[in-house]
Amino acid sequence: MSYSKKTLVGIIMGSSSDSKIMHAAATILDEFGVKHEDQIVSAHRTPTRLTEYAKHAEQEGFKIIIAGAGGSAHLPGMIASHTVIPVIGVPIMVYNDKNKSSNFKASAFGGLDSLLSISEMPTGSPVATVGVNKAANAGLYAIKILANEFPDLKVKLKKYKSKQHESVLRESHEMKKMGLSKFTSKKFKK
Ligand code: RP5
Repeated sequence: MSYSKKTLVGIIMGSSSDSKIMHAAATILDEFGVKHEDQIVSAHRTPTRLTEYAKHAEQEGFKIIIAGAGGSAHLPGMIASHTVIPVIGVPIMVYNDKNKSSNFKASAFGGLDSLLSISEMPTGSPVATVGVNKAANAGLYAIKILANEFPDLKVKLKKYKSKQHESVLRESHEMKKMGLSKFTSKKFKK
């Protein structure tokens, strides 16, 4: 079966405010042509829906769930406790920021609260955790797991890696040619 035929990844988040960060996971999956279903499921505002979502994910045959949450961030751990599907948690720094402002409000502990809540799952119910706000890495990690099953994805991942390599070489060449001061002011000038 081709990996692009079926929805393989479920993306969930605790609040619409998390979408400002979580869209990066979707963007990576889209880039690789991996289908995903995106929903809002709150562990503390919709606890029964959380149970239903776990059943839904198993019925749909999702192979990975990417779950983002901020604050005390129960969602990834609670979903993991309801299903055998591997969960990748994204700790989110945003808090109570549903308005349209582009400035993110930080949680009281700047995302460390969510990071620890997700990564410190007790033995027996693991959740893989990426860095604070690193939703793109969750997307990439999901693709790495799927690549074990789908050889085409492995080929795409290798291409992605060599593109990264080339881009560093290109920048380094530019830096060497221009000198550090000129390079920095060109690249980061306001
Ligand atoms: C968590 O509370 C959500 O994951 C979100 O990061 C945080 C704040 O939610 P809102 O108040 O912005 O809805 O459940």
